[in-house]
Amino acid sequence: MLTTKDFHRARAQTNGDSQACVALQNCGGRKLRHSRLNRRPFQLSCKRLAFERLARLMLWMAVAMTPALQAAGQQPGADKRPNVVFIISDDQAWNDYSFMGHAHIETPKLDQLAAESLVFTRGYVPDSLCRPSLATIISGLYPHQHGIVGNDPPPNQAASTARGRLYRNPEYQAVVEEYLRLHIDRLETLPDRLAPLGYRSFQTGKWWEGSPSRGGFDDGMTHGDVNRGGRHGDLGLKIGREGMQPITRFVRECAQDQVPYFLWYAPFMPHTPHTPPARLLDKYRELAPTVPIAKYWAMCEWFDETVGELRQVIATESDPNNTIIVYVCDNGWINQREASRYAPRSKRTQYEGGIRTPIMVHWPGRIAPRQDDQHAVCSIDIVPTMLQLIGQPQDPELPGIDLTNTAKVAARQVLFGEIFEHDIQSMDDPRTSLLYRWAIEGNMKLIVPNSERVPQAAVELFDLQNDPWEEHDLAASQPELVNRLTEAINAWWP
Ligand SMILES: [Ca+2]
Repeated sequence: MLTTKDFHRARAQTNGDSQACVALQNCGGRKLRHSRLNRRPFQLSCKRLAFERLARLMLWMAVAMTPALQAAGQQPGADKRPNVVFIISDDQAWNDYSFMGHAHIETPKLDQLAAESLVFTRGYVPDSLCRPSLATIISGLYPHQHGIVGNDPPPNQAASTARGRLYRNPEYQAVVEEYLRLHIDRLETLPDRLAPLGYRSFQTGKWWEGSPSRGGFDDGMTHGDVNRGGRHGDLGLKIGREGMQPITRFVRECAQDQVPYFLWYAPFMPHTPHTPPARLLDKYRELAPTVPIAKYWAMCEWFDETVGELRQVIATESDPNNTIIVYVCDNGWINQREASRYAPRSKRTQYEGGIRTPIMVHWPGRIAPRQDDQHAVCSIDIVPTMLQLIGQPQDPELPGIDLTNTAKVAARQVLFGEIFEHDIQSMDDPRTSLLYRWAIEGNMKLIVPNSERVPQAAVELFDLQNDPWEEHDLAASQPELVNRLTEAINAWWP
């Protein structure tokens, strides 16, 4: 089976000639990688020898063809490639920004970014849980496609199980490692796609997939070692909360070396622990109904301040006009009144408080600022949008679309999503973890429970324009629409 690591090895074999590697990738590598989706390991191993033979042939062809491609001038100047920065908020509801209409939370830096960006106020993530959502953002695939459908691998743990103790258990550590081997090691991520083009990539903040190198990053703050507390980001979780110094150093080095960069900024913010600076907490205690809510609101502004710091680093250490910034939140959050916990109908649910987020794409001089309040878009669209913006061909195996293409955005009829269990039920079968599937067509949203796992749940239909918090179920009054969207969901997956 040809993997990311094979690409890097091929790159070394071609003396670092990224064009040869791109040709290799385009000729066969990516198709081979995607061909494993939804297949069992034994099927993979059966085909391994044939794949490797094919890969060697493709590599030979790529090297042989390189001079002809160079002569034809088909490779754009690598030194002009834009930097790419992902800003990923953690546990923040779609309306908890001033530019999204919140009455009290102030987010001036994100407001400014929004004013300068292509903004979709009706953005979505397919699953409202951290690990699957992040894996979708970095791969462009639905959770059932990349296979990372929950936060912690099986066996299913009691809710009271201390994750730290669990991750110190050698037997469980072996399961964690096997899960990484079966998924992230085989997944083609955006850093994997950018590396052959000369990009250097750096991870900060949340990261569930072991060492960042397994996701294609050249470097990162996270070590991912379960023996040293690795689970969802470890040392990387300091970013933002304890300053931006690792990012400053990385961006400065890329500028000095004149290489384009990909930066993953996924701080543990406004995520719990809600420990904002006193100056911000004091401000929101005057405004919020309870102290826990004041803490959450203050965390939103603290996160916003770090966005300002990040943009300052980009402006002073590199070329902000040749830098694409993407903004998205991994999942929503509605704070309980009396505790720093999430309320029903937010994180981990199929409701708007869990899956909706603003999505922004920012590139000064290249993407005209505009706010789209009409069309629903999804985090699966981010990788295809990046491929378009950096001049790469679209990958037909990715389900998303280029968000800068207004015709494609308008033409998409239905958006789909899927909600899975927090604890992964099976090493390689996403269906065993499935709770709900959902579809949005225009302003109408249908939720279909998986009767095998949530037999008591009902099909629900909501009019998001007139009922944005989904308080009035219309399923009984519109059976034809329910049937039609249910058929669309069943035709989508599985
Ligand atoms: Ca999250």
